[in-house]
Amino acid sequence: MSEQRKILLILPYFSEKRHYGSMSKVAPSLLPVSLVYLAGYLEREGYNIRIFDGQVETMSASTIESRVREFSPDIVGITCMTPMVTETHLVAEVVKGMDPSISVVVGGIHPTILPNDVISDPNIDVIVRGEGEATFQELIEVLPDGDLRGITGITFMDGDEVVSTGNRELVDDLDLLPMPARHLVNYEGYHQVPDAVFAEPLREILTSRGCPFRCIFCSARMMSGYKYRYHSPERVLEEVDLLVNKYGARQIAALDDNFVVDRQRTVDICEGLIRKGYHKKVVWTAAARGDQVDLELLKLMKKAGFALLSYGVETGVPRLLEMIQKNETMEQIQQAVTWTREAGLKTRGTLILGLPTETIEDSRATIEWAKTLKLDFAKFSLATPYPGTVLFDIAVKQGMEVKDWSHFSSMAGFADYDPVFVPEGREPAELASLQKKAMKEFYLRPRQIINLLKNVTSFQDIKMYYYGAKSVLFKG
Ligand code: B12
Ligand code: SF4
Repeated sequence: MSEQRKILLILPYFSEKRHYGSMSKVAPSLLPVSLVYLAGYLEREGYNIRIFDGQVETMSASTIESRVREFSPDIVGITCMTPMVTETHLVAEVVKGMDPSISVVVGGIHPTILPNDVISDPNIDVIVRGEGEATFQELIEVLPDGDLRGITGITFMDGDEVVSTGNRELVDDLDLLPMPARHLVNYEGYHQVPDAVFAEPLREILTSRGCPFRCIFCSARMMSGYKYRYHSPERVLEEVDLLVNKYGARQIAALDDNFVVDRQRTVDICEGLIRKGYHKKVVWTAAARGDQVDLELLKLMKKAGFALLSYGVETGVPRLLEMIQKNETMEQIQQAVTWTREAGLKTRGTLILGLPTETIEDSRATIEWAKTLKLDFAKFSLATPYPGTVLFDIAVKQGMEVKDWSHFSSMAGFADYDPVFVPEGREPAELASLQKKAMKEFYLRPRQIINLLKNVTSFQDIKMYYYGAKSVLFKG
């Protein structure tokens, strides 16, 4: 029966304008990694898969209807992050409104954390919690009428009762998963933020899942666990072959939470890239932790083609760094940034404003720290307590009310709503305007402007820098 089953996978339309406000034109839209991994797995099992990505395709009730009409899927699978939960319910409503016999399955981080909330929607048949590849495939085999109770990792309604089966084990050996089904997306339209683009075409890769650290604001661990699982260097190199030779990559953006957890693996990947001559063909960007790099490793990464590393700098206040359980010191981060520059790579820092107990002076210290570090690029986000995180529990204790998940944005300083969390004693408007001020102060310095200009690779970059500058300088 499996070869006849048709599955339409959807990443709901997500209003960049709502989420990023005046920064929306500079917001990234990248390969929908969850959907291409699911699709690769399901195609291998013989199903007929299509992907409809609201990041890059016009998504409205009528376009969803026409996609469903032309493909006539048995099952629609929707992926859902917290800020797009409203859109997820809308997609489910449109699909069920057209044909109630189509099974609607929802997965991703938000329904994994709050399955009971999401399954209360009568237009959703089943929630897949956690990693979805194997669970979804088993589910497809029994939908619409088979025994759901025998499948681990799902939540569904049985009459008025919410039924959650046990948690599914994470895939231990990622190499057992097939290559992501990139051929199902149309690469036109995806774009990275310009300060992370060094060559084009840019293609994404995910070489690992999970992170052993426990930063209290990070919800990634809810999904992929504390155990660091990774593709072997051989498999990474095989995927690089594909990205360069089939998809024309000249830049590879590693979307891993933390690329360098296993030093030896990083060394093996770098040596493989050099051995195969890819260091001359393709540049890389990746995220790392400051306490997991050293000068020797960074020099090898540079030689292998790495152009930029992004570090979670988070805050310029030791007390707050400890509070968020970063498990890293400011000195370690500073040392890593210095070494990275010495090795010839660019550095990007991600910073958070508005953490619990953060005073205005603390926020100022964070902005100054970003400048002191001599980062090439910086992103200041507002502390956003996503459900399932320790930060969420702290924020709720301090009076945060959840009125609307769609406002769970770290970019409220650029949008027309208040930050979701404001530390005691601070004002929403003051915090929001500080985010904008931070970006302005960081970027509107001669060194930074020269840096940005040196980094221009296309007309698209110029356009994005223009919009970025406009949004930090003016309102709306
Ligand atoms: C890469 C990435 C991005 C990329 C690409 C996103 C994309 N379009 O796919 C970019 C930079 C564009 C991005 C943007 C955003 N991101 Co993001 N992103 C990530 C990151 C680092 C990796 C996600 C990933 O690919 N994981 C690997 C895949 C294989 O795992 P997965 O996505 O969990 O999918 C598996 C399961 O969830 C399940 N599954 C997922 N969907 C479905 C659907 C069905 C039907 C089924 C059966 C199963 C299933 O099966 C999948 C395979 O096992 C995560 C952190 C993390 N490690 O999760 C944050 C993360 C997912 N992002 C987050 C957020 C909030 C966003 C934004 C909303 C805002 C922002 N921070 O900028 C935007 C949304 C933009 C959009 N329209 O998609 C949050 C989500 C928190 C939450 N509770 O919602 C995370 C967890 C980071 C964090 N803050 O902690 N993101
Ligand atoms: S090190 Fe990065 S990925 Fe790991 S828990 Fe902390 S913020 Fe999340």
